[in-house]
This record gives sequence, C-alpha cells and structure tokens, in this order.
Amino acid sequence: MARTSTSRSKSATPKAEKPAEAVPATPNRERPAEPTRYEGSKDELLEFYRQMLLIRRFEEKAGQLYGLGLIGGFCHLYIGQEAVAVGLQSALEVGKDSVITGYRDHGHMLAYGIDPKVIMAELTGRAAGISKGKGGSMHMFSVEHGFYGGHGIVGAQVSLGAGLAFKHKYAGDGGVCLAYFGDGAANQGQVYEAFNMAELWKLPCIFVIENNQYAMGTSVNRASAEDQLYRRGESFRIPGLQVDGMDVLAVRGAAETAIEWVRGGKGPILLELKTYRYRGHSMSDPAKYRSRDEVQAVRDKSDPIDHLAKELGALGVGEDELKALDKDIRKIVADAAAFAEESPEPELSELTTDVLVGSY
Ligand SMILES: Cc1ncc(C[n+]2csc(CCOP(=O)(O)OP(=O)(O)O)c2C)c(N)n1
Ligand SMILES: [Mg+2]
Repeated sequence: MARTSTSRSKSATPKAEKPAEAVPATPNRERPAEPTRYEGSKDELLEFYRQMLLIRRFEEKAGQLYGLGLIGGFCHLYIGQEAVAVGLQSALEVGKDSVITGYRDHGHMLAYGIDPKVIMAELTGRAAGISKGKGGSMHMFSVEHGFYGGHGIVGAQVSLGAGLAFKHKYAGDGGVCLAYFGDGAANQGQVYEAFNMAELWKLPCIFVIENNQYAMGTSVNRASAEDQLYRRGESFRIPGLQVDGMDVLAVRGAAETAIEWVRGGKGPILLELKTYRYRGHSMSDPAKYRSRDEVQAVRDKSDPIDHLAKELGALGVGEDELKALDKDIRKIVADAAAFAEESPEPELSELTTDVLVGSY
C-alpha cells in the first residue's frame, strides 16, 4: 500500500516505489554557437590595450593612495582581471545597455568610459566624486552611462541585474544587462532565484561569473561542490560558456556570442570567465592562503596585458609606441590623483542628503 506523507513514520526506511516517469537528462534546448576568438583590427587591439593598461595603472595608484591613508574604508583592486571588463564591455552600447557589479568595481567603470578623475575623487571621499564622496570604492553609480554600481552585498547585484534586464524587456528599448559576480557569490541563494525568473521571463541578461579562483581566502575548489561554474545555470535551462578571462580577444568573442543570444530574445546566458586577482581580496588582506609563487606563475604565463602586447608586436606595433602609450596613461592617472587630492571634502550638510531619494 502506498504511504502518504502523514502515515510515514520518521524512523521508517522508505522503500523504493515505482520511479517517476523518466525525464530526458538533457533538456531539449537550443545552444548558443561556440564562440570564436575576436579578430579585431590593429586599432581596436590598441584600444583594448589602452583600456586594460588604464585600469592597471589606475589600480596601482589607488593602492598607493590607500597606503598613504588617502583612501578610507574598503578598497578592492581589479589588477589581473582587466581583460574581463574590457573584452565584455567593449561589445556593449553605453547608454543603451546596463552594467552592474559587486564591490570590485573600478575597472568596470573605467572600461565604460567613466572619467578616472571622478572615480579617484570618489575613492578619496571628495565632493567631486561620482557619488559626491559619500559612496567610496564600493558604491559608485552613473545612470548616464547605465552603470548601476558598485554593491557590497555579495550576490545582491545578480537579482538587481535581473531587474534591470526586466526593465529593458518591459520598455522594449533593445538593451541588455551585464550582471557580474564572483565565484564566491555564485554560491548565494538569491543568484538562483534570479536565474529562475530570468529564464522564465526570457530576460535579456548576461550573467557573468568572474572566477578569479578565490572568495576572500577560500579557493573555489574548497567552496564549490560544482566548480565548473559555467554549468550553474543548467537546472534553469540557462546555457553557459567557459571563457579564458585572461585573453581579451577570447572574452570579446564570447561577448559577441552572448549578446547575439540575449538580444535575439532567447533569454539569459551565463558566462564563466576564468581569471585571477594578483592582489589580496582587499587592501587589508595579507593573502596567506596562497603562495607568492602561485601569483608569480600566473603573472609570468597569463598576464592579459603582456599577452596582448605580444600580439600587437606581431602586428608591427613597436615597443616605443607601447611605452609612449604607457606614459600618456600614467599622466591621466597622475592627473586624476592630483584632481582628487586637490578637491574639497563634502560639506557637513551632505550628511543628510541622498539618504532617501523620494517618498512612496
Ligand atoms: C551577503 C554577504 N555575505 C558575505 C559578505 C562578506 N564578503 C565580502 S566579499 C566576499 C567574498 C566574495 O568573493 P567572490 O564572489 O569570489 O568575489 P571576489 O572578491 O573574488 O571578486 C565575502 C564573503 C558580504 N559582503 N555579503
Ligand atoms: Mg572570487
């Protein structure tokens, strides 16, 4: 006789009953095309190089200013991950599409063409900062660019990103949302609630896992039962692609595939970008959970900027040209730091503004 849930005693070992009707293991689902490495012109490659170097030099300067006590609070650097933001965002349309990320956000803003001066001024808590000096490193926004932060709650940006994608669909504006999160955030429950709704409603959302191998001091293999993170959308029928996040051209190629998929109304897609952060989790991390040799080996073998420099060399771009570019970028970053240091702090009266935006 079949047991009902009320008749089953807690200690009884449930007997195998008739199995439920078999469900096909692989859902019948269209797959995106296999991405190909982007074949850009020399000028495009130079532009990718310039943007990655700008992020690197900016972050190095931010690290120095933090050391000098000019940046307070948290400060998470993006050094090592530059190819991800540049490769993906170079394929978006600023103002039409939207981007949202976590607290490691300076690089994403620079890759979206936001002025380094207002980012540095924000880091140093100045009134001229992009959030009026009241947000700091983790809380920067530019509605004008369609950049929606800068979030300190791990994983929260994924649900908010699904909301932004909903807005694009509802308004019929043709935009897509790029929602970044980390390998650690990939274990957050709300990520999967967002996946479910995004696929049900076929939202134009590109979920991007920046797998930099660590969540604070915990490596992805220690924290994740399924460490092939591109598979994390499978049970929601969201297709996933794993991408070399240290190769800006591979990233850009994957971006093209993903954008074609979501703009074509096929619903969300998941990208796992395999990358690495050279610095600690934040400026206060002594990074005792990994060896210096491990970091050095990645720098030596896979640095995204060195990698592209070699390709540019093969296209006839001389070392002198790259050095001149570096000099220009160092000047842009030095000017941003000087602008920040010379800018006044917010007025005390700003303490009570922007706390509640409207009444509801
Ligand atoms: C909801 C929540 N839980 C925990 C934290 C503390 N915390 C801050 S960063 C972080 C690690 C996240 O790692 P990952 O998602 O891999 O991003 P990464 O720092 O590598 O960019 C944790 C646990 C938090 N900010 N929010
Ligand atoms: Mg991580």
